[in-house]
Amino acid sequence: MPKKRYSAFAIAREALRGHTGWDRAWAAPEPKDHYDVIIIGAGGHGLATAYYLGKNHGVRNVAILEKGWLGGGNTGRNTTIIRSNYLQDASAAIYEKSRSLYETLSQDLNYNVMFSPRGVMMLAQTQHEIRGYKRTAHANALQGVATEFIGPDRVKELCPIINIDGPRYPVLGALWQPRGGTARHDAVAWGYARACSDMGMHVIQRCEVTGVRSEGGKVTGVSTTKGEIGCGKLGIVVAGHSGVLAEMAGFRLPVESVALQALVSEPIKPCMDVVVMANTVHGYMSQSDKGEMVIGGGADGYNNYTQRGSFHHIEETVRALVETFPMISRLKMLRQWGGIVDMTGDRSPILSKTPLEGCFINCGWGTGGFKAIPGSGWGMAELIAEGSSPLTEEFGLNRFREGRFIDESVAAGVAH
Ligand code: FAD
Ligand code: PYC
Repeated sequence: MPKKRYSAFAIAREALRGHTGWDRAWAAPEPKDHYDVIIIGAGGHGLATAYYLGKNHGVRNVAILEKGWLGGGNTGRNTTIIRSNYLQDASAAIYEKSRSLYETLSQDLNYNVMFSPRGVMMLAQTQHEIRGYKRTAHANALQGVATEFIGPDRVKELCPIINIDGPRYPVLGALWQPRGGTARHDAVAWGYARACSDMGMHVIQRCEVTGVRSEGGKVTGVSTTKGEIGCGKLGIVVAGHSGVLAEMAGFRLPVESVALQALVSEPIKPCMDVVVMANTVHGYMSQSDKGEMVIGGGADGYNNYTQRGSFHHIEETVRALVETFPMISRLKMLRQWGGIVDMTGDRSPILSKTPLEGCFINCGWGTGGFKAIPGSGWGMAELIAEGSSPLTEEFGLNRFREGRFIDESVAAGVAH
């Protein structure tokens, strides 16, 4: 008898069934004619928004529409760094809320998201960075965010593989957040999705939104590849595609889309149990549970929608990091990839009502939104359900018109 052949897609589907146990949601619900709330985008932010709508506000007649697969956008492509060492008060509030929700997310979702608060350090390799990070440490002390500026000896103690006396950029200290860390990115999406499904929400994959419908200036529904679906309220949560969706809804956004790339090495024995970001040379590194060194660099210097890696980025990133981590010079790199991130001018997100009544937008997380998933979902759900939220108040679209920027270009960390 000829051997049965499975497509890569079928294998992935079976793997998902086995590992996530969310067959019910996978048994693709048919869209209803109407939902109280539709969320576009089943990345972490869209799913967390839906989850807290149900959990905190009792809004459960909700559909999450995803054009690809669950967590297949930036949520499943990022390097999973979680920290809350931002400068401005509004940022510290939402990022710290998020980090603290990560601490108990596995218990909350009854799903192991593998949160690992192993500590995050941002290296200071210029005098300018020392000043910037000391300022952040002082601001964090006032905000109740536990960070400290540490000297090079402590850096070496925490991460022995670092070359403190690098030829171009010696390590002069670091901004250290001991309760920062990492989590398993897919698990965050899967855990939220399963919890949404358990509350009776519909997570509908391979359902692309192709139009936004409205009447008298108020949203009434969406056109999709699975037909027309009505809704009372709409949340657009599509990261790099935010500009495209906003255009469908009839407004413009101050965001640019660019690819951000990352790569992983072959697995090696445990050699590094903290996360290190080296922002002057544009590189960051951590070690995954499998032993791979997870490495990322800066964003592409031109706007694009390419979810792919490119050779010049590997060279640039590895060349930069090898000065600080000489041991990676002999590592083989296994995979590289890209995700489309949505950048605002002040490097802070947008969580906002829009000119279309009933339509809300959550975007602009740029290179740093994985860490913000629980906090953003919490605030966004409150905004959609109650009309305002203390967590999202400062992040409205109107700040660009009013010149109230929330400048986080230092804290964003990644070069762009
Ligand atoms: P996404 O996960 O991208 O989800 C949006 C979803 O919308 C996608 O699944 C997409 O398919 C869907 N969609 C788009 N258009 C439509 C449509 N028309 N109809 C239906 N669905 C649609 N952040 C950190 O905090 N720490 C990090 O270490 C970090 N590293 C990163 C490294 C890389 C290489 C990249 C690319 C990003 C990194 N980020 C990091 C940023 C982080 O990944 C993002 O900010 C975050 O994942 C955004 O989540 P999201 O849910 O908004 O978007
Ligand atoms: O926001 O911490 C971050 C980050 C690290 C790598 C990409 N983004």
